[in-house]
Amino acid sequence: MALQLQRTARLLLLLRGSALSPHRSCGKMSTGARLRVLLDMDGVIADFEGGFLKKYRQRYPNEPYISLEERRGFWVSTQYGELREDLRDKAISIWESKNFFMDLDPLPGSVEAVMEMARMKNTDVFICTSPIKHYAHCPYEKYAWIERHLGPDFLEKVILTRDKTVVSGDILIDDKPDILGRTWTSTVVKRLNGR
Ligand code: DGP
Ligand code: MG
Repeated sequence: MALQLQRTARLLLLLRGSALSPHRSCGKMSTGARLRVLLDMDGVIADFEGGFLKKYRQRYPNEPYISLEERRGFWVSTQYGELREDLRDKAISIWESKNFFMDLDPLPGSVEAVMEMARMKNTDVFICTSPIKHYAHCPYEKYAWIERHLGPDFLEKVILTRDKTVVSGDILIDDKPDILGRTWTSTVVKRLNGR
């Protein structure tokens, strides 16, 4: 995953001036146009899957679990519900708990890749992330995570939305494969061995 994000950062350099549609015009990017990159958080820079599995196994040591290699599909709760119906709610209880989002590790190399993108000429990087609807902890912890791992300046660059299609940008780097009605070029960062 991290390698993928780092490769994506370098690809951005190549994409500049190619077939990307910039957010304020159509067709080829004109010289001097800024590239707006929307960067997902969970599954792209924060290790949601790894953090989930660790805390799930700590809280439910006697319940079956799905290893990272066996994870399929985007929704963790769906696969746990298929394993056994009541495990769906047990899975959800993990990311609804205090400190779940705060304690997520950065995916290896991802922070460096974000910084590399942010340093690119004529490039604006935003963190575009969907909070869960159980809002007691998640939105606060996402901001705190960004401050801790990316620095306070990045707090200016946070977009919290449940619908990324309403955000304008040139490229979205995300691990969710089915964001419909999009206005940007979507680059899906795939999980490697469940990560
Ligand atoms: P994003 O990475 O921005 O697309 O956000 C996805 C959000 O959805 C993130 O907060 C984690 C959460 N999430 C991941 N898996 C599941 C799931 O199976 N069910 C629910 N309700 N939320 C999930
Ligand atoms: Mg994601």
